[in-house]
Amino acid sequence: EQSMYLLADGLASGALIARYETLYRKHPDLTCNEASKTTNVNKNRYRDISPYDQTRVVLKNAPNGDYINANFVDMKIPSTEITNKYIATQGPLQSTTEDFWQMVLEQESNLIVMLTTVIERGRAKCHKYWPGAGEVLTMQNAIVKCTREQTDPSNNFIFRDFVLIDVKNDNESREIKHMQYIAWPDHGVPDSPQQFLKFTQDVRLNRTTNKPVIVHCSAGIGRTGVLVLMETALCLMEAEEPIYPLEIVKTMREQRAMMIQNASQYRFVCESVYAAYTKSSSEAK
Ligand code: PTR
Ligand code: PTR
Repeated sequence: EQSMYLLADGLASGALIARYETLYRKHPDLTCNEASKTTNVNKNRYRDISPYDQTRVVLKNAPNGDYINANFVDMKIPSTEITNKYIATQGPLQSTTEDFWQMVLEQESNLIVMLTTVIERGRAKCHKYWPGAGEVLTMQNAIVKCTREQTDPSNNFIFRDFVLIDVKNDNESREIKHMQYIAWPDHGVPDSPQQFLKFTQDVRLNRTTNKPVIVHCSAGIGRTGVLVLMETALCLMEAEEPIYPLEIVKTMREQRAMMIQNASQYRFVCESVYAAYTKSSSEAK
């Protein structure tokens, strides 16, 4: 409760944003050397967005080397046994689509959260790395089939089900859920705080195992960071633990640089956390 008063106060006075602006975007002691190796540079969507070496996802059996622009991000919820595990990554390029699915296979993820559309304002933001409804995507190590594609009545989200087949492992198959947020431009915030809250709660419900949820947008930092902060805050709220958003941003940025891209995204998520808190405390009465 105390932390919520601080949050409301900080939002009102502007102190919350001022403190956010003083944070390191990248941890000074962590390196991003793999990203700039000549074999890897073309695997990055943006020249200025690289994964830390220390927390990067290392591919084991990919046909084209072990590099992908992705980081493990673990968010521990104090006083509980819960650690929400994520992989934060860029929107795949055409040339990294196989690497992406290889990562899904190797990390045994069964939920992919996509916070971008394929094209925004005429620019390519993410390759369409998945098969359409009823279609099949065949790669060297994996086959992906899409068994369901459904747009939410609000027109904010598309939900898909995939079957992922591990070709090199007896064609073992696994179901994967895909949740795409289509009303959230990069460098921006979602159109609707209520819909954003609903989507985040759905992510929590669909998180079935202790395997990492794969979250990506275009660069894999801005919108991805907003979602991770929101889910973390909801978990803390349930555990009745204090919520210090700035500390959460720091923890995220120790694992992937630049998570939450700008002050308006930070403000949006803090306001959403506060709104979720007042909603849940009024429902409790
Ligand atoms: N990348 C630019 C910079 O670093 O200054 C900022 C930028 C912002 C670039 C928006 C492009 C933008 O538009 P779009 O979302 O169409 O890529
Ligand atoms: N250089 C790009 C830019 O600033 O526009 C990198 C970039 C692109 C950064 C998109 C963040 C972006 O947003 P998101 O991480 O939400 O896709």
